[in-house]
Amino acid sequence: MKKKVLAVLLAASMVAALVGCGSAAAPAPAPAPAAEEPAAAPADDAAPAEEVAEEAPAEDAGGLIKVGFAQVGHESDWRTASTKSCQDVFSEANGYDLSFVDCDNDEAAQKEAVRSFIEQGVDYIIIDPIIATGWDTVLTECEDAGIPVIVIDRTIDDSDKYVSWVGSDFLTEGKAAAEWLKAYAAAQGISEINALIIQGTIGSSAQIGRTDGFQEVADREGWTVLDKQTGDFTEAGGQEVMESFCKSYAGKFNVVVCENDNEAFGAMTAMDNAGVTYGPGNDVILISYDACTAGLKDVQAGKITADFECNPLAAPTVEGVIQTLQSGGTPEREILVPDNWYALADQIVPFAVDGKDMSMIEVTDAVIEAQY
Ligand code: GYE
Repeated sequence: MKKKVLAVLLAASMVAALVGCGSAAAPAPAPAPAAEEPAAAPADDAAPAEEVAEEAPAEDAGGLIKVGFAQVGHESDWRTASTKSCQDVFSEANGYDLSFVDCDNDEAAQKEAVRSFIEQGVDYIIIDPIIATGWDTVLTECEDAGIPVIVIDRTIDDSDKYVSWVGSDFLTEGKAAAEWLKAYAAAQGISEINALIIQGTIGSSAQIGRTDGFQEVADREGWTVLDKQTGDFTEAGGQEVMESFCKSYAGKFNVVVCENDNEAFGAMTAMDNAGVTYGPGNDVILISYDACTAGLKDVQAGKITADFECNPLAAPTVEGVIQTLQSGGTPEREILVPDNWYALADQIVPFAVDGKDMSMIEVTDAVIEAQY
Protein backbone atom coordinates (compact mmCIF):
# COMPACT_ATOMS: atom_id res chain seq x y z
CA MET A 1 0.00 0.00 0.00
CA LYS A 2 2.70 2.46 1.06
CA LYS A 3 4.48 2.02 -2.23
CA LYS A 4 1.47 3.33 -4.08
CA VAL A 5 0.93 6.13 -1.58
CA LEU A 6 4.47 7.28 -2.13
CA ALA A 7 3.97 7.14 -5.84
CA VAL A 8 1.03 9.48 -5.41
CA LEU A 9 3.21 11.79 -3.34
CA LEU A 10 5.79 11.81 -6.09
CA ALA A 11 3.13 12.60 -8.62
CA ALA A 12 1.89 15.47 -6.48
CA SER A 13 5.31 17.07 -6.33
CA MET A 14 5.73 16.48 -10.06
CA VAL A 15 2.50 18.29 -10.68
CA ALA A 16 3.64 21.16 -8.50
CA ALA A 17 6.74 21.37 -10.68
CA LEU A 18 4.68 21.34 -13.87
CA VAL A 19 2.28 23.93 -12.58
CA GLY A 20 5.19 26.10 -11.57
CA CYS A 21 6.44 26.06 -15.17
CA GLY A 22 3.01 27.01 -16.47
CA SER A 23 3.05 24.22 -19.04
CA ALA A 24 4.52 20.83 -19.67
CA ALA A 25 8.29 20.64 -19.79
CA ALA A 26 10.43 19.70 -22.77
CA PRO A 27 9.41 16.57 -24.65
CA ALA A 28 10.63 13.29 -23.22
CA PRO A 29 10.60 9.90 -24.91
CA ALA A 30 7.08 8.61 -25.46
CA PRO A 31 5.83 6.36 -22.72
CA ALA A 32 5.70 2.81 -23.90
CA PRO A 33 2.22 1.34 -24.28
CA ALA A 34 1.10 0.53 -20.80
CA ALA A 35 1.73 -2.83 -19.32
CA GLU A 36 -1.24 -4.68 -17.95
CA GLU A 37 -0.26 -3.92 -14.39
CA PRO A 38 0.92 -0.48 -13.33
CA ALA A 39 4.68 -0.26 -12.93
CA ALA A 40 5.89 -0.60 -9.36
CA ALA A 41 6.52 2.71 -7.64
CA PRO A 42 9.77 3.34 -5.80
CA ALA A 43 9.69 1.53 -2.49
CA ASP A 44 10.19 3.06 0.90
CA ASP A 45 8.37 1.04 3.47
CA ALA A 46 9.86 3.13 6.27
CA ALA A 47 7.86 6.25 5.35
CA PRO A 48 5.96 7.50 8.39
CA ALA A 49 2.19 7.17 8.14
CA GLU A 50 1.57 10.77 9.31
CA GLU A 51 3.60 12.20 6.46
CA VAL A 52 1.54 10.20 4.04
CA ALA A 53 -1.71 11.31 5.64
CA GLU A 54 -0.67 14.96 5.42
CA GLU A 55 0.49 15.09 1.85
CA ALA A 56 -1.08 12.36 -0.22
CA PRO A 57 -4.05 13.54 -2.27
CA ALA A 58 -7.25 11.52 -2.31
CA GLU A 59 -5.77 8.69 -0.32
CA ASP A 60 -8.93 6.93 0.63
CA ALA A 61 -9.26 4.49 -2.20
CA GLY A 62 -7.37 1.63 -0.63
CA GLY A 63 -4.13 2.58 -2.37
CA LEU A 64 -5.81 2.80 -5.76
CA ILE A 65 -5.02 5.69 -8.10
CA LYS A 66 -8.15 7.78 -8.48
CA VAL A 67 -8.93 8.75 -12.05
CA GLY A 68 -11.88 10.79 -13.30
CA PHE A 69 -12.80 10.39 -16.97
CA ALA A 70 -15.19 12.87 -18.61
CA GLN A 71 -16.22 10.94 -21.71
CA VAL A 72 -17.99 12.61 -24.66
CA GLY A 73 -21.07 10.39 -24.66
CA HIS A 74 -22.24 7.20 -26.35
CA GLU A 75 -22.92 8.45 -29.87
CA SER A 76 -21.03 5.88 -31.93
CA ASP A 77 -19.36 2.47 -32.18
CA TRP A 78 -16.07 4.32 -31.88
CA ARG A 79 -17.18 5.82 -28.57
CA THR A 80 -18.31 2.45 -27.22
CA ALA A 81 -14.87 1.02 -28.00
CA SER A 82 -13.14 4.00 -26.38
CA THR A 83 -15.21 3.68 -23.20
CA LYS A 84 -14.59 -0.04 -22.96
CA SER A 85 -10.87 0.46 -23.46
CA CYS A 86 -10.75 3.03 -20.63
CA GLN A 87 -12.83 0.90 -18.29
CA ASP A 88 -10.65 -2.14 -18.99
CA VAL A 89 -7.40 -0.27 -18.44
CA PHE A 90 -8.44 1.78 -15.40
CA SER A 91 -9.80 -1.19 -13.48
CA GLU A 92 -9.35 -1.98 -9.81
CA ALA A 93 -7.37 -5.04 -10.79
CA ASN A 94 -4.91 -2.68 -12.50
CA GLY A 95 -4.71 -0.42 -9.42
CA TYR A 96 -7.25 2.28 -10.31
CA ASP A 97 -10.45 3.70 -8.89
CA LEU A 98 -12.23 5.10 -11.97
CA SER A 99 -15.00 7.70 -11.85
CA PHE A 100 -16.55 7.54 -15.30
CA VAL A 101 -19.01 10.17 -16.53
CA ASP A 102 -20.85 9.84 -19.86
CA CYS A 103 -21.47 13.51 -20.72
CA ASP A 104 -24.07 12.74 -23.41
CA ASN A 105 -22.54 15.24 -25.83
CA ASP A 106 -23.41 18.12 -23.47
CA GLU A 107 -20.56 20.62 -23.13
CA ALA A 108 -21.87 22.14 -19.88
CA ALA A 109 -22.33 18.69 -18.32
CA GLN A 110 -18.75 17.84 -19.29
CA LYS A 111 -17.36 20.86 -17.43
CA GLU A 112 -19.52 19.97 -14.43
CA ALA A 113 -18.12 16.44 -14.52
CA VAL A 114 -14.60 17.85 -14.39
CA ARG A 115 -15.57 20.05 -11.43
CA SER A 116 -17.04 17.05 -9.64
CA PHE A 117 -13.73 15.23 -10.09
CA ILE A 118 -11.96 18.20 -8.47
CA GLU A 119 -14.39 18.02 -5.54
CA GLN A 120 -13.78 14.30 -5.21
CA GLY A 121 -10.05 15.00 -5.09
CA VAL A 122 -9.10 12.54 -7.79
CA ASP A 123 -5.43 12.06 -8.64
CA TYR A 124 -5.79 12.50 -12.41
CA ILE A 125 -8.47 13.84 -14.72
CA ILE A 126 -8.92 12.51 -18.26
CA ILE A 127 -11.00 14.62 -20.65
CA ASP A 128 -12.21 13.77 -24.15
CA PRO A 129 -13.36 17.29 -25.03
CA ILE A 130 -16.71 17.39 -26.84
CA ILE A 131 -15.65 20.64 -28.47
CA ALA A 132 -12.20 22.14 -28.73
CA THR A 133 -12.78 25.52 -27.09
CA GLY A 134 -14.05 26.98 -23.81
CA TRP A 135 -11.66 25.07 -21.57
CA ASP A 136 -9.29 27.51 -19.95
CA THR A 137 -11.38 28.36 -16.88
CA VAL A 138 -12.06 24.81 -15.81
CA LEU A 139 -8.51 23.70 -16.61
CA THR A 140 -7.25 26.54 -14.43
CA GLU A 141 -9.42 25.13 -11.64
CA CYS A 142 -7.77 21.73 -12.14
CA GLU A 143 -4.36 23.36 -12.08
CA ASP A 144 -5.20 25.27 -8.88
CA ALA A 145 -6.29 21.99 -7.30
CA GLY A 146 -2.98 20.41 -8.36
CA ILE A 147 -4.68 17.71 -10.44
CA PRO A 148 -2.96 16.83 -13.71
CA VAL A 149 -5.23 16.68 -16.75
CA ILE A 150 -4.67 14.31 -19.63
CA VAL A 151 -6.58 14.96 -22.84
CA ILE A 152 -7.61 11.92 -24.85
CA ASP A 153 -8.83 11.75 -28.48
CA ARG A 154 -10.18 15.21 -29.38
CA THR A 155 -7.97 18.23 -28.70
CA ILE A 156 -8.36 21.32 -26.55
CA ASP A 157 -7.41 24.30 -28.67
CA ASP A 158 -7.71 27.25 -26.29
CA SER A 159 -5.79 26.21 -23.20
CA ASP A 160 -2.41 24.62 -22.57
CA LYS A 161 -3.15 23.63 -18.97
CA TYR A 162 -2.92 19.92 -19.47
CA VAL A 163 -0.02 17.50 -19.25
CA SER A 164 -0.44 15.41 -22.40
CA TRP A 165 -2.78 14.81 -25.30
CA VAL A 166 -3.12 11.30 -26.73
CA GLY A 167 -5.08 10.97 -29.96
CA SER A 168 -5.24 10.78 -33.75
CA ASP A 169 -4.30 13.31 -36.42
CA PHE A 170 -7.72 14.32 -37.74
CA LEU A 171 -6.38 16.76 -40.32
CA THR A 172 -4.32 13.99 -41.88
CA GLU A 173 -7.38 11.71 -41.85
CA GLY A 174 -9.31 14.35 -43.85
CA LYS A 175 -6.47 14.89 -46.29
CA ALA A 176 -5.96 11.13 -46.70
CA ALA A 177 -9.62 10.63 -47.60
CA ALA A 178 -9.44 13.37 -50.21
CA GLU A 179 -6.07 12.35 -51.68
CA TRP A 180 -7.34 8.77 -51.97
CA LEU A 181 -10.47 10.10 -53.72
CA LYS A 182 -8.36 12.04 -56.19
CA ALA A 183 -6.30 8.95 -57.07
CA TYR A 184 -9.34 6.64 -57.16
CA ALA A 185 -11.42 8.99 -59.33
CA ALA A 186 -8.52 9.28 -61.77
CA ALA A 187 -8.18 5.49 -61.92
CA GLN A 188 -11.93 5.21 -62.61
CA GLY A 189 -11.94 7.95 -65.26
CA ILE A 190 -14.19 10.16 -63.12
CA SER A 191 -13.32 13.75 -63.99
CA GLU A 192 -15.85 15.69 -61.95
CA ILE A 193 -16.33 15.51 -58.18
CA ASN A 194 -19.58 16.80 -56.67
CA ALA A 195 -19.41 16.04 -52.98
CA LEU A 196 -21.73 16.21 -50.01
CA ILE A 197 -20.25 16.14 -46.52
CA ILE A 198 -22.02 14.93 -43.39
CA GLN A 199 -19.95 16.48 -40.65
CA GLY A 200 -19.35 15.42 -37.08
CA THR A 201 -20.22 17.51 -34.03
CA ILE A 202 -19.43 21.09 -35.05
CA GLY A 203 -16.52 22.51 -33.09
CA SER A 204 -15.08 19.12 -32.13
CA SER A 205 -11.50 18.76 -33.26
CA ALA A 206 -12.40 15.51 -35.05
CA GLN A 207 -14.91 17.44 -37.18
CA ILE A 208 -12.62 20.41 -37.72
CA GLY A 209 -9.66 18.30 -38.83
CA ARG A 210 -11.63 16.00 -41.12
CA THR A 211 -13.62 18.83 -42.73
CA ASP A 212 -10.61 21.10 -43.19
CA GLY A 213 -8.33 18.34 -44.46
CA PHE A 214 -10.85 17.25 -47.09
CA GLN A 215 -11.75 20.81 -48.07
CA GLU A 216 -8.11 21.80 -48.52
CA VAL A 217 -7.64 19.14 -51.19
CA ALA A 218 -11.08 19.86 -52.70
CA ASP A 219 -10.13 23.52 -53.12
CA ARG A 220 -6.78 22.65 -54.63
CA GLU A 221 -8.38 20.22 -57.08
CA GLY A 222 -11.30 22.49 -57.98
CA TRP A 223 -13.94 19.99 -56.76
CA THR A 224 -17.45 21.11 -55.96
CA VAL A 225 -18.54 20.64 -52.38
CA LEU A 226 -22.29 21.04 -52.82
CA ASP A 227 -23.12 21.17 -49.10
CA LYS A 228 -21.91 20.35 -45.59
CA GLN A 229 -24.18 19.71 -42.63
CA THR A 230 -23.66 18.09 -39.27
CA GLY A 231 -25.02 14.66 -38.40
CA ASP A 232 -23.50 14.97 -34.90
CA PHE A 233 -21.58 11.70 -35.30
CA THR A 234 -24.81 9.66 -34.95
CA GLU A 235 -26.63 7.23 -37.21
CA ALA A 236 -29.92 9.13 -36.81
CA GLY A 237 -28.14 12.39 -37.62
CA GLY A 238 -26.51 10.90 -40.71
CA GLN A 239 -29.84 9.60 -41.95
CA GLU A 240 -31.64 12.89 -41.41
CA VAL A 241 -28.99 14.95 -43.19
CA MET A 242 -28.79 12.49 -46.08
CA GLU A 243 -32.58 12.47 -46.49
CA SER A 244 -32.51 16.22 -46.95
CA PHE A 245 -29.45 16.03 -49.26
CA CYS A 246 -31.20 13.41 -51.41
CA LYS A 247 -34.12 15.80 -51.90
CA SER A 248 -32.08 18.97 -52.44
CA TYR A 249 -29.34 17.50 -54.64
CA ALA A 250 -31.09 14.63 -56.43
CA GLY A 251 -28.95 13.47 -59.36
CA LYS A 252 -26.28 16.09 -58.68
CA PHE A 253 -23.78 14.34 -56.40
CA ASN A 254 -21.33 11.50 -56.92
CA VAL A 255 -19.43 11.55 -53.59
CA VAL A 256 -20.74 11.41 -50.02
CA VAL A 257 -18.28 11.89 -47.16
CA CYS A 258 -19.49 10.86 -43.69
CA GLU A 259 -17.26 11.98 -40.83
CA ASN A 260 -17.85 8.72 -38.99
CA ASP A 261 -19.17 5.23 -39.67
CA ASN A 262 -22.40 5.67 -37.74
CA GLU A 263 -23.33 8.63 -39.92
CA ALA A 264 -22.54 6.45 -42.93
CA PHE A 265 -24.94 3.76 -41.65
CA GLY A 266 -27.71 6.37 -41.49
CA ALA A 267 -26.75 7.88 -44.85
CA MET A 268 -26.98 4.44 -46.48
CA THR A 269 -30.52 3.99 -45.16
CA ALA A 270 -31.47 7.38 -46.59
CA MET A 271 -29.88 6.59 -49.97
CA ASP A 272 -31.58 3.17 -50.04
CA ASN A 273 -34.92 4.87 -49.48
CA ALA A 274 -34.20 7.45 -52.18
CA GLY A 275 -33.03 4.83 -54.71
CA VAL A 276 -29.46 6.13 -54.79
CA THR A 277 -26.83 3.41 -55.20
CA TYR A 278 -23.42 3.64 -53.54
CA GLY A 279 -20.16 1.76 -53.23
CA PRO A 280 -17.73 0.62 -55.94
CA GLY A 281 -19.27 0.77 -59.42
CA ASN A 282 -22.45 2.56 -58.28
CA ASP A 283 -23.79 6.14 -58.37
CA VAL A 284 -21.98 7.39 -55.30
CA ILE A 285 -18.48 6.96 -53.87
CA LEU A 286 -19.12 6.65 -50.13
CA ILE A 287 -16.23 7.66 -47.87
CA SER A 288 -16.25 7.16 -44.11
CA TYR A 289 -14.03 7.55 -41.05
CA ASP A 290 -13.43 5.38 -37.96
CA ALA A 291 -13.20 1.95 -39.62
CA CYS A 292 -15.02 0.23 -36.78
CA THR A 293 -15.93 -3.44 -37.25
CA ALA A 294 -19.37 -2.68 -38.67
CA GLY A 295 -17.86 -0.05 -40.99
CA LEU A 296 -15.31 -2.50 -42.34
CA LYS A 297 -18.07 -5.07 -42.90
CA ASP A 298 -19.75 -2.47 -45.11
CA VAL A 299 -16.49 -1.97 -46.98
CA GLN A 300 -16.31 -5.72 -47.51
CA ALA A 301 -19.92 -5.76 -48.70
CA GLY A 302 -19.13 -3.12 -51.36
CA LYS A 303 -21.13 -0.37 -49.67
CA ILE A 304 -18.53 1.97 -48.16
CA THR A 305 -15.88 2.60 -50.82
CA ALA A 306 -13.03 3.50 -48.46
CA ASP A 307 -12.83 3.89 -44.67
CA PHE A 308 -10.25 6.03 -42.85
CA GLU A 309 -9.50 4.74 -39.41
CA CYS A 310 -9.42 6.59 -36.16
CA ASN A 311 -8.13 4.23 -33.48
CA PRO A 312 -10.18 4.44 -30.25
CA LEU A 313 -7.86 2.29 -28.15
CA ALA A 314 -5.81 5.10 -26.63
CA ALA A 315 -6.39 4.25 -22.97
CA PRO A 316 -3.28 2.04 -22.58
CA THR A 317 -1.17 4.98 -23.78
CA VAL A 318 -2.93 7.30 -21.34
CA GLU A 319 -2.11 4.84 -18.60
CA GLY A 320 1.51 5.04 -19.74
CA VAL A 321 1.33 8.82 -19.22
CA ILE A 322 -0.07 8.35 -15.72
CA GLN A 323 2.61 5.81 -14.86
CA THR A 324 5.29 8.18 -16.13
CA LEU A 325 3.91 10.86 -13.81
CA GLN A 326 3.64 8.38 -10.96
CA SER A 327 7.32 7.59 -11.26
CA GLY A 328 8.34 11.24 -11.44
CA GLY A 329 8.95 11.42 -15.17
CA THR A 330 7.75 13.92 -17.75
CA PRO A 331 5.44 12.45 -20.37
CA GLU A 332 5.45 13.65 -23.94
CA ARG A 333 3.18 16.59 -24.57
CA GLU A 334 1.56 15.04 -27.67
CA ILE A 335 1.31 11.33 -28.40
CA LEU A 336 -0.16 10.31 -31.74
CA VAL A 337 -2.17 7.14 -32.06
CA PRO A 338 -1.46 5.67 -35.52
CA ASP A 339 -4.33 5.02 -37.93
CA ASN A 340 -4.77 2.87 -41.05
CA TRP A 341 -6.78 3.35 -44.23
CA TYR A 342 -9.01 0.53 -45.54
CA ALA A 343 -10.63 -0.54 -48.82
CA LEU A 344 -11.21 -3.64 -50.93
CA ALA A 345 -8.34 -4.65 -53.23
CA ASP A 346 -9.86 -3.01 -56.35
CA GLN A 347 -10.25 0.31 -54.57
CA ILE A 348 -6.69 0.45 -53.28
CA VAL A 349 -4.76 3.07 -55.23
CA PRO A 350 -1.44 4.72 -54.46
CA PHE A 351 -1.66 8.21 -52.97
CA ALA A 352 0.34 10.58 -50.80
CA VAL A 353 -0.48 13.10 -48.07
CA ASP A 354 1.77 16.16 -47.86
CA GLY A 355 4.32 14.35 -50.02
CA LYS A 356 4.33 11.22 -47.85
CA ASP A 357 3.29 7.97 -49.54
CA MET A 358 0.37 6.26 -47.84
CA SER A 359 -0.45 2.58 -47.84
CA MET A 360 -3.90 1.06 -47.51
CA ILE A 361 -5.01 -2.18 -45.95
CA GLU A 362 -7.21 -4.58 -47.89
CA VAL A 363 -10.32 -5.52 -45.93
CA THR A 364 -10.50 -9.27 -45.34
CA ASP A 365 -12.26 -11.45 -42.77
CA ALA A 366 -9.09 -11.51 -40.66
CA VAL A 367 -8.79 -7.72 -40.73
CA ILE A 368 -12.43 -7.33 -39.67
CA GLU A 369 -11.97 -9.93 -36.95
CA ALA A 370 -9.01 -8.02 -35.50
CA GLN A 371 -10.74 -4.61 -35.60
CA TYR A 372 -12.37 -2.87 -32.64
O1 GYE B 1 -14.83 9.54 -35.10
C1 GYE B 1 -16.77 9.39 -33.79
C2 GYE B 1 -17.01 9.73 -32.40
O2 GYE B 1 -13.79 11.89 -31.44
C3 GYE B 1 -12.61 10.67 -33.04
O3 GYE B 1 -16.17 10.80 -32.13
C4 GYE B 1 -13.81 10.75 -32.21
C5 GYE B 1 -15.08 10.73 -33.01
C6 GYE B 1 -15.30 9.47 -33.81
O4 GYE B 1 -18.26 9.81 -32.01
O5 GYE B 1 -17.29 8.16 -34.17
